[in-house]
Amino acid sequence: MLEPLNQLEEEARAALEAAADPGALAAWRTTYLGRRGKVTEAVKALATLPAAERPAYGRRVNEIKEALEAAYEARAEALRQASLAQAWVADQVDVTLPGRPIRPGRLHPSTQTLREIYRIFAEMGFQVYRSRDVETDEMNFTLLNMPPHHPARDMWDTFYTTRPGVILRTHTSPGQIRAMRDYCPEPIRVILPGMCYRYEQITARSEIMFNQVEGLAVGRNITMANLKGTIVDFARRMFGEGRRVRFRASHFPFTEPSAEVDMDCILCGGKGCRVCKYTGWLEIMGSGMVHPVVLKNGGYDPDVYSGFAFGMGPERIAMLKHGIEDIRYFWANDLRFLQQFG
Ligand code: FA5
Repeated sequence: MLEPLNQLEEEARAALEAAADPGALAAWRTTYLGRRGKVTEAVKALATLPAAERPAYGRRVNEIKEALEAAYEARAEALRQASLAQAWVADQVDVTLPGRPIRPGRLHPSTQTLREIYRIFAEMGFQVYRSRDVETDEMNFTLLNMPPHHPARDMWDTFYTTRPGVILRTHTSPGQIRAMRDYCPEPIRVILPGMCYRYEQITARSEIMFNQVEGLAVGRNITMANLKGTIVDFARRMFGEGRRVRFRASHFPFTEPSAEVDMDCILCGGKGCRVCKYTGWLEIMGSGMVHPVVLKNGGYDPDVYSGFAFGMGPERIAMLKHGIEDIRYFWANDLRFLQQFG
């Protein structure tokens, strides 16, 4: 009569020993100690036995039930300890390993170029004047001698905001008006760096957003010779002694006379190559004498004051300096490109 109970205990203990993870342990508990488990059923069977057999059976089955419950707890605890011990080993930190070096950040190539430009112009007495990216149509065009419907506006198509007359600046030149209105009637010697935006086809040489650095000098007796001297000096400090610079007649509505500035090609030294399109020259900026209308819009009397201005693209300058063949790398966020500029 008690033999089946002994067998049940033996079987349950063997199965418990074999349960090696929490899932198997839970299944074991259901099989033996659950509401319809084998041990529970054995307890229920007590009621069906003849009265004489009940005391011995009852004692034994209770004994087994309690023993298995205790064994279950012990096994659960042992498994918990084993898994803790395993985690302990797996997560162990080897303090003797060398640390992982923290890689220092570096400046974006545009920032590096901008800083070099600031340094060169600072040595010539130019201050940095910051002007806004979001401009009015009036500042960006009208006050620069480009009234509405002026054909020159077509060269500088931009992004319009939902607020009438508020746009993203297409060049840093509107900063000229802001600087003049700030300084007037004092003399001015500033550079105006910052982002510009244009609604145009993106190509290897043209982006829809790019930096410009504008230069502006206003005072009495400022001449074209001052403009040429400043730009030639800049080109030599930026690209090396002995650089040749030429001024090519051009047109900007806000300067008169106007000139494009070319430098002898730094790759072929002026002999002619693919980069300079076999001309021997590379265009580096636009420039000119500040137009009397612009001086007046800035608050200066053009009969007393004169000034020069120029505007260059630092990305194009960085491209020349480092032999970068595509301007799109600048804002593509590809670390392989950016990490080359230590
Ligand atoms: C201007 O924007 C004039 N405001 C420059 C100026 C200032 C002339 C003061 C006279 C006096 P331009 O559109 O050529 O001119 O642009 C000047 C420079 O900005 C270019 O030489 C080029 O280096 C850079 N640039 C222009 N468009 C782009 C573009 N889409 N992507 C990258 N750089 C550009």
